[in-house]
Amino acid sequence: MASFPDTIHFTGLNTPVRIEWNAHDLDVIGEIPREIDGAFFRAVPDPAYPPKFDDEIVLSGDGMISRFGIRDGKVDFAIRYVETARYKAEKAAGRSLFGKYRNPFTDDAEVQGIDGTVSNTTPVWHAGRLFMTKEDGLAYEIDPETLETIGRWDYHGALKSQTFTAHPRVDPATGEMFFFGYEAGGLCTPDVAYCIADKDGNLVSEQWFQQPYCSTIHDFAITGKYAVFPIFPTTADLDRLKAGGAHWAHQQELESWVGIMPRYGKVEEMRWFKGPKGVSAFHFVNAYDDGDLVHLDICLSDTNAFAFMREAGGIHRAQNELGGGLVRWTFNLASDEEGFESRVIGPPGDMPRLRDADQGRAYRAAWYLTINPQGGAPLPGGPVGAAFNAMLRIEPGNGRIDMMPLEPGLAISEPVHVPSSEPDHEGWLLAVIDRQLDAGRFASELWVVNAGDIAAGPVARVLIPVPMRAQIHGAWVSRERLAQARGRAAAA
Ligand code: V55
Ligand code: FE
Repeated sequence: MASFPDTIHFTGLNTPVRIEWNAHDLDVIGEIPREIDGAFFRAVPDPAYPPKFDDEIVLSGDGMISRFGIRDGKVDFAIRYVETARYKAEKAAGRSLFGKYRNPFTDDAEVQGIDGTVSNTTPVWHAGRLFMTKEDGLAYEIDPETLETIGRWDYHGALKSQTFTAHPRVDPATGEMFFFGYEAGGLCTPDVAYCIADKDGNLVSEQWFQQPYCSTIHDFAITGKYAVFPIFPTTADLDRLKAGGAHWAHQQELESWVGIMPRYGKVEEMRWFKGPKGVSAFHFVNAYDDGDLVHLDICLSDTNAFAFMREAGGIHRAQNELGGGLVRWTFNLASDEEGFESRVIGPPGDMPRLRDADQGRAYRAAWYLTINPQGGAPLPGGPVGAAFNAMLRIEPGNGRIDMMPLEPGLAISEPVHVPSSEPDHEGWLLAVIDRQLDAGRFASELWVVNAGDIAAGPVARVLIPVPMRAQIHGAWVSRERLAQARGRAAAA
């Protein structure tokens, strides 16, 4: 009988839970503001079966979609598996059939041709539909009410890309969703599909271009005028995959690139800027344009933040010795220079969160997670194996930085932002907090924090009676938007 490996990918906060459950009226300590009315959806990788290979990583876990439903100060909870083609095939077999992370050459022969994406990265809401995404495949549509999986989402057959990013960007004014897929033409291809879905969810544009090399394009950004594609030197190689190796290897000596094109323009108008060698970023806070300038705020590190991507490239550095910071890159589109300006605007960290209304625009404040050296040893687990223990609020306009530090033994996952109806109120942040009980045991809570006063700590805490595996990303969907859901109608 196979069992889960005793590695950081399957222990600590990454201990498999594999429980589909729901509950009403969880215990609340404090008062949840009544204006918080809607659903906090979360993507949680949680492997249904022990992996075929002992060196399996947390990013391969089967996606679970989880929801905190909040209304009148009360909280309901539900979580269930995304029933991907892969999940269904493995459930039928009663064991893992797919092999190493994004390496189909290591899969069992019987699953050749079955889609291997695990839908575990980001819940996305657009045009009345809820999706679960993973960048190596198409999204799956989810019923926001029952959390049942409706099916693979390809815009009624219109989308040609084989992949869909976990980080689309929705323009708050137009309601359009800008997105892309890399390896759009298949494994290790440099093809990138750049796409726009209109406010009603129709695919209105899909154009393909080639990136400088086949890199992991995890996130991108839009401004009012532009689409921005940063390319970092973590690359895929078909021969390495055929030899049973890793999908990604970080190349410390290779340049990074940033492609900028008019967001409604042609991919032939893409302008490529050359960036520093060896750097890496998975998430961008935001971007905006100002005359001929484009500002891009990124959670940058001096090498890849994932140990397994570093090690495949022969880079051996401890997780707590990576350099980086929140960095603003500024591109001058009026100049012919290949370079651009860079300045640090905040401490190192990741999992940034912006108000939806600020997407693509100059913004006052944003929030992200960091490791506070005074907060004790980071809890083991999460995507990179060491969990964040503090949240920051930054104001790039004036350099102000606030922190919500956690006590030793606590960890925080990416928050979502809930807008307030009061004009001068910055709204609320919701985030799952994990607390270490003893050696291998943890308990989780949902915290509600005033976004404009994070240093004050939570105004309410919701106790969760079942262990929770570390989440990747989340999404807040207001009651008003939930009422516009069209998934059920489409499925019926
Ligand atoms: C990331 C997450 C993924 C993945 C690739 O956060 C990159 C970065 C949860 O899955 O497959
Ligand atoms: Fe991400």
